[in-house]
Amino acid sequence: MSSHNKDSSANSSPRRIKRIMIANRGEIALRIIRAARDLGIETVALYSDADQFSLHVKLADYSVRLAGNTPLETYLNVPVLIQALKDSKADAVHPGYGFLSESADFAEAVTAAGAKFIGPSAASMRKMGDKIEAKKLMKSHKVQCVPGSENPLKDVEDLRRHVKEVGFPMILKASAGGGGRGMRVVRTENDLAESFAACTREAASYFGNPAVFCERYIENPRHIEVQVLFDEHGNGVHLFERDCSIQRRHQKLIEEAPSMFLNAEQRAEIGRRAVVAAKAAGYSSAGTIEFICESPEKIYFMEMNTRIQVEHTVSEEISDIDLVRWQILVASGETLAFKQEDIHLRGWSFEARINAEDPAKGFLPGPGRVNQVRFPAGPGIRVDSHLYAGYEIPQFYDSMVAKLIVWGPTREIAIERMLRALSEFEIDGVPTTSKFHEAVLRHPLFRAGTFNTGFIEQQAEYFKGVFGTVPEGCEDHASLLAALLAVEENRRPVDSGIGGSVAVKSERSLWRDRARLEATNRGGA
Ligand code: MV4
Repeated sequence: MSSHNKDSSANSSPRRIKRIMIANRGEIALRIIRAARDLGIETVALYSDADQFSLHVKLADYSVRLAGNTPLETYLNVPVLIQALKDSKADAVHPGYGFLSESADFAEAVTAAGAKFIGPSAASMRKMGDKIEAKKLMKSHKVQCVPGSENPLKDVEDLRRHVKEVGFPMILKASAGGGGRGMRVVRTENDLAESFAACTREAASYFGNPAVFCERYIENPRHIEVQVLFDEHGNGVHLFERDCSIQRRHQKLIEEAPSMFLNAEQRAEIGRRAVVAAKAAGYSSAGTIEFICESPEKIYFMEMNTRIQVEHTVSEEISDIDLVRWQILVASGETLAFKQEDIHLRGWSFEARINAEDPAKGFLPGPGRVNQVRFPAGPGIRVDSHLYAGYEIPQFYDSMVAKLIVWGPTREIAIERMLRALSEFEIDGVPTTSKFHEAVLRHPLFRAGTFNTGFIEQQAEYFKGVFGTVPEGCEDHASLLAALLAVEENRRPVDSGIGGSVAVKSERSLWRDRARLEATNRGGA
């Protein structure tokens, strides 16, 4: 849907990549295959036993089986992956997201095997992977961080010394953690000792590094992250920000770009800071600088994600830059073909992560066979998904089955397009989170853009209402109740255009209709 007119060809690459092995699965494997094919580069798919019939295996030029099903046996198994790399004669590896994408050791193993790791250097990954070191680096480059301890905390006494400047509530974080893992909020003096001991213990057992640090805890911040893209010659740009505040238990549900929270000046400022941060790490490839926002004036560096992210798509939509294509080009040694002033923010984009989970059952994953699938289409719609009719969703991996991405000239138009696309989208055979996304998109506070990372929890009664029981205390919120009822009854208010009255149009499931028809036919046969 975008023209990607800022992209150059790979013909002039100083170090030409001919064959990429993809150390991943699912939709991101497809995304990488498509970017590679656009550049005339061959691909090698890897597949666990459970992924034997996956689309990435069908669409790649070659494939290599990884025996077993669990991630540890397959997509996380470095010796097996390096053997596959040698067997397949690939000259580059794309790690996607998750799995080994942020493993400096894996990047080094790939390099040692004579192939190019499509991502940053192992040194940059290590610098940013250690959160204490990353914070020190940022401070030395005048990138604002949350007030807290500068070094690993030696003991509880050491932690106590920080209480005066940091105050309560405070948060303890594992230096080797990230993405919400290995964190603990401490609200009173009494909890210090126990929280410190528990956090240290978990850090040691989960990450093999007991180092923890403390920070002032910011209640219900906004989560804003900036996409950056750097080549190996020190040139870098940012592709504006994404607002990822709509999340549940650190699982993002809906992302958007740009963020309503920032004006043009603040946007330019957060972008500048992200570029400084990436440059300080000697970064190359696509990366993300995460910030937490207490207010538009109080924005703090959190951490850097040294990989392509799930939600890179919304940045592509608003900037017209193909991030995965450019990851491959810069890994080939190419220079970025554009400067910051060549990149323009255009319109608004949302991504809904459709998971095979049941929101009515506490988001319980529902793996199994997808009988039928109908993807939405039309103006502004993009679906990044590995689903097909007859596909069996394995139980071993992430439950995300599709990313629904929309673009529109304005936020309102993009939201309407997302609702339209969700109404067209059908996945028959497994539960999905699609109705939950619809409920979020109809929420007045979401529409107004006044939300933070606490949104889903704060609106628990609203969501409970949509998925079962009647919510309490919503009676006087007329618009909220109307939105709720519209979702609950699976209908959408449509302006009839007759005397300002509102007609109600019911939505129907074609698959359900067809299933009924087939049942009737069988009954008659
Ligand atoms: C915080 C915070 C409040 N104060 N740090 C969670 C993910 C990790 N990247 C950092 N996280 C947080 N760090 C301080 N000093 C609140 C969170 C946080 C959060 C951040 C982003 C998105 C969702 C979140 C949900 C809960 C907590």
